[in-house]
Amino acid sequence: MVGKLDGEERARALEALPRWTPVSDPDGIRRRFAFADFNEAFGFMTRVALLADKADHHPEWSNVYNRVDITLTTHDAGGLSRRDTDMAAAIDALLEG
Ligand code: H2B
Repeated sequence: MVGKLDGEERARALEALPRWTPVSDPDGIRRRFAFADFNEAFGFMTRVALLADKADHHPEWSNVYNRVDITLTTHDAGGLSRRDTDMAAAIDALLEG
């Protein structure tokens, strides 16, 4: 089973994810996304859902019209793990190009 990132691993992983903010309750990372409208926001959520299903790793998230808030935390590990930072990088990559 995957474990929580330790101090050093955590610092390095967060450096590579400048758009994500560490949060403590739950212990994880959060990013807010804003799109042109609901259609764009929900399209994005659909793509994230497919990633999450494939990785068997699921976001805590909410949506209000054009806004999507995503928190990534690993329930099995009780906090931030490599699975979250990998998912964050994959989500970021959806928005590139
Ligand atoms: N998602 C998240 N965010 N954390 C988990 O620990 C987790 C998950 N565990 N999705 C997975 C599913 C686990 O429950 C299944 C059985 O693999």
